[in-house]
Amino acid sequence: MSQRIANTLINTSNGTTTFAGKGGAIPDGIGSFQDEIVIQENFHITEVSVTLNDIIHTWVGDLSVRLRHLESNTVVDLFQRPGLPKFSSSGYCNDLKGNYSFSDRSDCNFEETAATHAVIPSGKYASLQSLSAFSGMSGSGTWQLIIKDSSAGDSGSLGSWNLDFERK
Ligand SMILES: [Ca+2]
Repeated sequence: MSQRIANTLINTSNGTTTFAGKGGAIPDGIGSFQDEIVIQENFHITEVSVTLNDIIHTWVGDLSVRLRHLESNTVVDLFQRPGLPKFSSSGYCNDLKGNYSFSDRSDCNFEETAATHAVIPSGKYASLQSLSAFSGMSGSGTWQLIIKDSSAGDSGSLGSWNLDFERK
């Protein structure tokens, strides 16, 4: 597992600090895609959001996506095999193609949207578990994005990802 220091972008217009992570192929039906953003700055998190940029996949029901802060072992599931098990054991077959942000500020249900769109629209969604699990923590440490594809056949890739912190 390689570690690296992330690029830091500071958006001064709204006080959000953005860190960027790398993309790559999502292994199909075995293992998982993982990337890490290592933050050395110490700051108090008030809110976190995660954006998956240019993610493409032909079967959303294969995928579970989570964000983990390694040192505290705090894990939040962004989504988890949409459509499974209530729709079928394969989940929804719809596609991901675009940029998807997950934040507590959105009340758009990802699972419901994944059920009803052949290509799930880019946009802001509520994560399956609340990202407030990270509120009050320090931003420093290793932030891991984990994308697991649990079924072989349909596959995809991630372009890049961002972590946006509201901080004080
Ligand atoms: Ca697959």
